[in-house]
Amino acid sequence: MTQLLGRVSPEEEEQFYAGTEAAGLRAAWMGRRLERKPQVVPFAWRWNDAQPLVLRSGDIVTPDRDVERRVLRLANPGLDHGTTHTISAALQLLLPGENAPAHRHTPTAIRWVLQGTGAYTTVEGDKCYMEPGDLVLTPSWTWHDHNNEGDVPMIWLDGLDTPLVNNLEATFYEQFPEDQQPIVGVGESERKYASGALRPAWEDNNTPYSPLWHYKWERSHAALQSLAETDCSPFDDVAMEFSDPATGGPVLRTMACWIQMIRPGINTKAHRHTTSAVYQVFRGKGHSVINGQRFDWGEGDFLVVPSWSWHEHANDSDEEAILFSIQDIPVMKALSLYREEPYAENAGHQPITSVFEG
Ligand code: GTQ
Ligand code: FE2
Repeated sequence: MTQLLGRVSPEEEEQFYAGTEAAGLRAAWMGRRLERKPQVVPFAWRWNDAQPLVLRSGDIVTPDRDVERRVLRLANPGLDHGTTHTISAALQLLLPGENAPAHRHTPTAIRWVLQGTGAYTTVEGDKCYMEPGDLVLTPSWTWHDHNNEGDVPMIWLDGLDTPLVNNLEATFYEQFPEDQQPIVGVGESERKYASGALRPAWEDNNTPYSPLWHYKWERSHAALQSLAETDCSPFDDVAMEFSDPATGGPVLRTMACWIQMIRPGINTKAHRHTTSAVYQVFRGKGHSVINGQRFDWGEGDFLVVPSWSWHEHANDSDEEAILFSIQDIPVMKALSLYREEPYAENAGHQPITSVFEG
């Protein structure tokens, strides 16, 4: 039976809604629209605040089978979990002699090394010694364990796609039977694949991830220096994406990693895009403006740029500023959801309406 619009009484209408609730149905015309408000907020964490707490965490817990990893997460105040809605970044401490036991999981991880020397991550049997400025990948479902053979504390930034993979309900995890996986080689991935343009001729890459998983700081820095002499982006200055030498594409399916130099005196133009990012200030100082809010940053600090937020970076000092970042670009591009827009007014610069106070 059809009824003409407006022929129901207010009581009948109320009954209708109560009926839908009881049947587990929700009238789509009620409540929120298709467009959702973002929850991720622009935010910064100070190295000077975080580092003492990371070191202190060494007195609180020890990595073993009970506490898998000793990590302090960069918690976005707008979220229950995660640094952005797709990326979880955390600071991990590994003290001399310690082992973080071998395991694997479907969320993908990266390590960006901040402090110390003498520790290594083993990825699929390859022992990768970590030094500041190194990027080490542990793609989805690859075995990894961390060990500190040296005599100083090691601190690195972990970047994982756990918020995304959890939401996709595809999180799986497995422990390796021993604390350490067997060593097959030392720095093999680096030696075989880091030349980029030249690769072993007899091999086809048959892994679903980059055969290179250790990007050494010296190579990254040299690449930045030579690009700086040649070209730059108006929005990101001298920005480089770490690439998979087998495809030329992003290093991971879900996360892109960037290393970029904001040269002295540069004030980039603002733009926005549908991707979010977590930045670490590896060297130097400067500031960013995100949705009109000014974030001053110095060496070691961390910064979140949410999706679709206007942002620009500036280096007002007379030394190079070097930023590392993790970005969810590959996800958005794979799903054809990538959008980008330049800030048209005011020669590309946002008016500053507030200043972030950590
Ligand atoms: O080092 O393997 O921050 O499995 C979170 C989960 C680090 C790791 C994290 C992990 C790891
Ligand atoms: Fe892990």
